[in-house]
Amino acid sequence: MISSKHKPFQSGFVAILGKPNAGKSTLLNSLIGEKLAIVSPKPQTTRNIVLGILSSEDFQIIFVDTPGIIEPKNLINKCLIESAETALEDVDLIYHITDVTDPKPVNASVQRLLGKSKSPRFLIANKIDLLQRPFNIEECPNLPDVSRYERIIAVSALTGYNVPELFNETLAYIPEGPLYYDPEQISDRDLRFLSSEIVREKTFELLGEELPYSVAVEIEEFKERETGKWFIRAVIYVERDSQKAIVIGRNGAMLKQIGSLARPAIEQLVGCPIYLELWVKVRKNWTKNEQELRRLGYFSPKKKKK
Ligand SMILES: Nc1nc2c(ncn2[C@@H]2O[C@H](COP(=O)(O)OP(=O)(O)OP(=O)(O)O)[C@@H](O)[C@H]2O)c(=O)[nH]1
Ligand SMILES: [Mg+2]
Repeated sequence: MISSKHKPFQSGFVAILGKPNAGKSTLLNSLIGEKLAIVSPKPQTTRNIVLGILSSEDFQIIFVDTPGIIEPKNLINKCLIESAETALEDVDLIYHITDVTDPKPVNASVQRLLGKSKSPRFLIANKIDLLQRPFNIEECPNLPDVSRYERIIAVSALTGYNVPELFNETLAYIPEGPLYYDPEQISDRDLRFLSSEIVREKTFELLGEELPYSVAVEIEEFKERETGKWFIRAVIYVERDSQKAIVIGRNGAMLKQIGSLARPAIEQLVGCPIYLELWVKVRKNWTKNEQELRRLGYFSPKKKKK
């Protein structure tokens, strides 16, 4: 495709990979300029591949956010690794994100995945806003062999520091190619999925350490009512009755609080008022059951092939 300036149109995929909590989803949101992926201080927040699509007259870059990778000790981790492997297939560039404040910024699973891929890669030293001194790669312990990377770029995904520079460097690795997605589209995920993720994020936010990874959210109904308001019914799944009691809280107080944080965030996303109904249900051991994981969408669909 030829753009208006008669330059060849560039398009391609950039996978964002790294340990849990390195700031992958924050970087995706910063690159796209919209909150597409949920973010939390807890490791392993992201459970699905989320594409962020950035289009202009001259290019379309598809950023692929992946779940943070650790050793696959249980089924949900196996499923996260499978998603990340899928995301790395055929990408034009990999951003390997590391947290500069992490004394062990790389783990074996991430190394293994990187070892399998032949795509060019950037090492991205994230969270440099937290450093007291200017960034110096020599002072960062336990980084991987830096000679394997095309570029080393220090950024703050949170403040946006150096993100435009990262983007400019990225363009040089994006080949000539077609439009893969409608240029108006900023994610492959629909509002229904993004809304369920907001409810999950707020549940994480409010429940602190009490309920780490046993929560999944499913939207059962998502429809416009005659009044112009959208009606959304979301179910928060937990694994045990005791967890259900925690999510509901005394006299329903916790659930109410989750709703009051999630509602305005979803309204901003869908661009109109919503009525949000929240339910909590127990699905015994859903994190250990492959069928349940599939039903809840945790085995990600393959991304569009080139
Ligand atoms: N100070 C600072 N905090 C950051 C930066 N980037 C991310 N964070 C914080 O780090 C935490 C993890 O960020 P996420 O974007 O959820 O990390 P992730 O790599 O997607 O994590 P998983 O999805 O769990 O693998 C959040 O509390 C973010 O606000 C940064 O540049 N500076
Ligand atoms: Mg994430």
